[in-house]
Amino acid sequence: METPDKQFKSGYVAIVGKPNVGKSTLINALVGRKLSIVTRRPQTTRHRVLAILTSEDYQVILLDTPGVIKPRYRLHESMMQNVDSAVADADLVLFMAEASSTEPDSLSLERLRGTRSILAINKIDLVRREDALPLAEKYMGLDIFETVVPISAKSGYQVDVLLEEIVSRLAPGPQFYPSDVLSEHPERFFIAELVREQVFKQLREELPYSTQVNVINLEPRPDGKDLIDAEIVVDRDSQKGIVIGKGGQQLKKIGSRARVQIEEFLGREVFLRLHVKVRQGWRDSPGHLKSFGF
Ligand SMILES: Nc1nc2c(ncn2[C@@H]2O[C@H](COP(=O)(O)OP(=O)(O)OP(=O)(O)O)[C@@H](O)[C@H]2O)c(=O)[nH]1
Ligand SMILES: [Mg+2]
Repeated sequence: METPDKQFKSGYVAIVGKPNVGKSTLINALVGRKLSIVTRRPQTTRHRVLAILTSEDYQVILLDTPGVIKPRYRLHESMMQNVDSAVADADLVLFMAEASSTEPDSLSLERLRGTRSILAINKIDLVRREDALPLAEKYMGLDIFETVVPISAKSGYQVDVLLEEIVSRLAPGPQFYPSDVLSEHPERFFIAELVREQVFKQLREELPYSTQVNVINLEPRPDGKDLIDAEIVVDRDSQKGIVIGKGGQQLKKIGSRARVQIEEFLGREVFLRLHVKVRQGWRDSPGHLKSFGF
């Protein structure tokens, strides 16, 4: 006798937590591909980034979100709206904390709003496992989380266990996306993000937070490499020179490193041109934010 097919399961899972806890790293580890940019700096992710994980038995639609902060600019308000919309759409919230922290992250907890939630304690590679126990106990004492899994998103430790915990909580449901679709964002979103990642990696202090990257032209050329024009928008005149650098060296470095990442992502060679533009006060300008997709 044939055994009946196991029912296919699907659902939306929002990953929420403080800046820099490793949300984007985990997304990439789960889908096995770099879909969300990762840097050492907090507040890297600005949009909700969707990543789709499909197997024969399930489809998990993961929503990476910006780290929860107190907004200082309209940009931040939009980022926090991206967190809230991800939580509102989610069937399950995966809340992330850092193993080295000592107290629950109340600012991020405020954003949960009664959605079913599980807890991942990340960067367990940086502490002794028993040292993370008091934190786990404090979180579980809040009666918010159904379970807790210590993980290392970076090394992959227990990421499979976490995935099992996620899948076991999904309801039977349809496959929303074809198996080969990994995200919902268009190519130009990822291209802009990969440039922004280099801006975060190459520029110091506050400057990355004053920048935005937009792809303004993406032109396939049948007899050559794709042509990509991207603008790096800065907040003030004085920042333009810093981004360009002496003799254009800084911009060249950002461009050549981003190009390597973009080519890896697209699987083809590209010709990347970067332009620096000043849009004074863009982080607080509703018009600019709207045109930049916030
Ligand atoms: N040691 C260690 N480092 C990690 C781990 N996971 C992430 N990181 C590092 O933590 C830093 C932040 O990681 P991200 O994935 O960008 O963090 P995020 O939560 O997405 O941050 P925002 O987008 O700013 O909210 C990067 O330098 C990662 O390499 C981990 O398990 N162990
Ligand atoms: Mg991130």
